[in-house]
Amino acid sequence: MARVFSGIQPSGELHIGNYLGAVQNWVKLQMEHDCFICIVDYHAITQDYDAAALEARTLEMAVGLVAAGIDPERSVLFVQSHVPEHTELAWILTTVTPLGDLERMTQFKDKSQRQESILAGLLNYPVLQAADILLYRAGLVPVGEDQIQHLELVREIARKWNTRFAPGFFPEPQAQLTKARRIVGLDGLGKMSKSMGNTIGILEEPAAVFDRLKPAKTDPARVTKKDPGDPAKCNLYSLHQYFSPAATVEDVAQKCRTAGWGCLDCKRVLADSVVAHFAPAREKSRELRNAPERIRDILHAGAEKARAVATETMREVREKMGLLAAHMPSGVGR
Ligand code: AQP
Repeated sequence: MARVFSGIQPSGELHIGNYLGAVQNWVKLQMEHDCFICIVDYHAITQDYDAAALEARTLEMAVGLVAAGIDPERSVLFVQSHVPEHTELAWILTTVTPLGDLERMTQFKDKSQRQESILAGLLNYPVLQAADILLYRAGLVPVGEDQIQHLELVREIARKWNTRFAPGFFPEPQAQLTKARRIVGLDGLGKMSKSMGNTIGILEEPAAVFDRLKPAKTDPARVTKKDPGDPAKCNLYSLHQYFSPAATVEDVAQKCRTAGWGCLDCKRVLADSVVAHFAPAREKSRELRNAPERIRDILHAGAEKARAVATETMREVREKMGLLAAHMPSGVGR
């Protein structure tokens, strides 16, 4: 059974795009696979970020993941910076990664346009991602569509390292997508993404869900309440398909086509469906926030388990690359 690795940045709230595109898959896979779920804080610092907020965001991401169904007894849930071998392997992998491969990554091209001066960390992001996955010699990586190109590069990096130092040592990991491989943001402009502020958080308070939906883009043909719309052209209709019961989805489509109601009515029903779907997660998150030590303990235990695997991989990597083993001075430990 292939080992699973996946990660999420603590760059904002855990949103329904993360949930539908990746996290719900992790929850399923942990029933049958050895799963490593990592809060990738070293990735989150490759963009402009608020240092004063990062610690709280990291803890809140862990709360969100456990509330969404990640079971720390089944999955190894941990924070990337607690396992220094991630950055150690990343450095090693930069030595087999051509610069041109990094420069042609779509995410690098998009994000570098938003940076005043382009930082090397952003360019090297996919190498760190390769290290995250290869450190655990994972075979399966459940992600959203935006990560497919990075996964191809991870396979390429694994191939290059294997060819040079140890054929077959690193598996070439396969991506696993859900049906909701790309959830569009509420602004209708691009992918739902923490850094774009076009999200609905899974732990959002009920009233706030409707507030988020109010300005959301729908079928542009619906200018007034009297204009009929096409559900296939409405981003919110696709969210109904994930969160509303089948009878409601049908009713929503019919009322949209016949201008039987306005978009705001449709949004109210969607808000109710989203609120109902995440009610158990909200409840669980309250319990976790009331016992803050519990989350820190989960992350500590997760990092210990992750390190046990990571140190062994690095020992073998160093050996295969001809790096001199560290030697304890005589007398130490006697
Ligand atoms: N809109 C989405 N639809 C489907 N899957 C998605 N994922 C992210 N957005 C969508 C998947 O969620 C996992 C965690 O990814 P992330 O931490 O990079 O999430 P983000 O919201 O995209 O985060 P940021 O901070 O805003 O980063 P950028 O700016 O890179 O988008 C991944 O498996 C991802 O595919």
